[in-house]
Amino acid sequence: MPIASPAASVALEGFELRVLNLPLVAPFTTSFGTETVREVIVVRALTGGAEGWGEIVTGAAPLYSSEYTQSAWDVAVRWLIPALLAEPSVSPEGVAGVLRPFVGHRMVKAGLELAVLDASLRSEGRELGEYLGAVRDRVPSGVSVGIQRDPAALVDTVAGYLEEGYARIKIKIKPGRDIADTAAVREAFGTIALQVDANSAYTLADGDTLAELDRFDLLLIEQPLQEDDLVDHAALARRLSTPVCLDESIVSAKAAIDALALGSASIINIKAGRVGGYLEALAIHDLCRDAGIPVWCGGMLETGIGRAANAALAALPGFTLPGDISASSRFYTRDIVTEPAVLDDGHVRVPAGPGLGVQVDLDALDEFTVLRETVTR
Ligand code: SMG
Ligand code: MG
Repeated sequence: MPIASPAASVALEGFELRVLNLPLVAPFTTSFGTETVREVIVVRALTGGAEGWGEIVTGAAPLYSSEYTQSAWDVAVRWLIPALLAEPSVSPEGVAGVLRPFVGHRMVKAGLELAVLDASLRSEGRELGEYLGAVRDRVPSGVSVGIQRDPAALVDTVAGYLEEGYARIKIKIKPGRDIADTAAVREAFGTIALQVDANSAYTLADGDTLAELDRFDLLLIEQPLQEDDLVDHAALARRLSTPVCLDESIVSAKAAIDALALGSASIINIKAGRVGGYLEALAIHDLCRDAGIPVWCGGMLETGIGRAANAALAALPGFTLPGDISASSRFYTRDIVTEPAVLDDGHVRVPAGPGLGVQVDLDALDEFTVLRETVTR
């Protein structure tokens, strides 16, 4: 369903941007590299009334996608923020239209839109979950587990998360660290809900290896091939019994429509940052629901700001698989909100209260800020 009722316009006075460096509790290794610090951009929309918060989920380097901290900062300051500030007032639903002339940079657009949306909803005393059409007040929590030293270490790490109560395990794979790792987890823990994520590390020539994963009864394999490999993903999907889920490839509702038409995926990972905002994410949810395609909410190691928004999104009816919405403590010892997400019976609560429903901890924010700039009209 589209949003029940539009949110109020806000008179934007400016945006504060900050680059944060948040230390991770443990290194996080994917097929494209290892991170020990989460570098992320936090946005604060300054309006005539309430302020609003957003998060630009770019990383330090263009490895997950083409966007990264400096590209995000530059396009925000030079182009996107001036375009928004040129408007006398902007509604959350109007942000994407104002930014549409600028090609790409979807994570930046998403972060700016979220800040405007939060400011608008706070000014009206409305909750983000209600605005988006949430039907639950808590969501099942899955955890994404990085590549470990060896399969035995992976089993130890997964055991810890299962003890904490996570509802679903996702393990990262790459060539040479796929079959034995998956086998070890499946053998150690029996029928747990298990899926794998390759972050584009394979080509169609690896079909034989990927077909070996079929014997592990996985929920899905996420993004085995490159972002623009829709046709190859369709060929692979025909070969595998494991459902193919797309992450990186789904950069918009149009990309989702194309992927489904081609048979490139039978499940879709929705990330607001990757698709340019929570409203585009909602559109993808709606079209997948109409098509009978299950969706789940992906994660980008969000701070408490993006994590709150993701929980609200994942509470929509079409999100039928657990998302990568773990407790804050999965990644961070200190978060930048006063009440970080916690795991309760395998679930994370959708924060209640106006806008995102979380309060930013300004002392924590200052502690992690490495760069700060305010752009005003
Ligand atoms: O936020 O729990 C999280 C991370 C989930 O694995 C995760 N994200 O491809 O799905 C993905 C990755 C993208 C980030 S890798 C640095
Ligand atoms: Mg992924």
